[in-house]
Amino acid sequence: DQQQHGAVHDRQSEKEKLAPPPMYKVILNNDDYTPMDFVVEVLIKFFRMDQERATDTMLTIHYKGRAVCGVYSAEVAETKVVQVNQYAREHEHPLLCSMEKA
Ligand code: TYC
Repeated sequence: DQQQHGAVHDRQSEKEKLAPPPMYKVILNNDDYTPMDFVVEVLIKFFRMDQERATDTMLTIHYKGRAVCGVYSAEVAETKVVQVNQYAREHEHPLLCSMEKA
């Protein structure tokens, strides 16, 4: 471990030291069954939107198929995806949250 064997040599590249971390778009996808009110609730709860922005974003998803709900570091984006999909399944809705590199 770190104490017994000394700090692990940091092999982060010169590029990574200078560049900002890679960012990921977190996306909500449309489906035919998830209630509109539930999607608005998710946008408020997990993406910190107010009622108006959440409603607007939900309608964009409904009419266009998907919308970017936020852009986050890899770790935060992955957590959003897991939490939103878990929350949707707990409520027995097929709502799908996904991520892609920004
Ligand atoms: N299309 C759904 C309906 O008509 C509403 C909906 C919006 C579902 C956004 C998912 O990400 C979504 N009830």
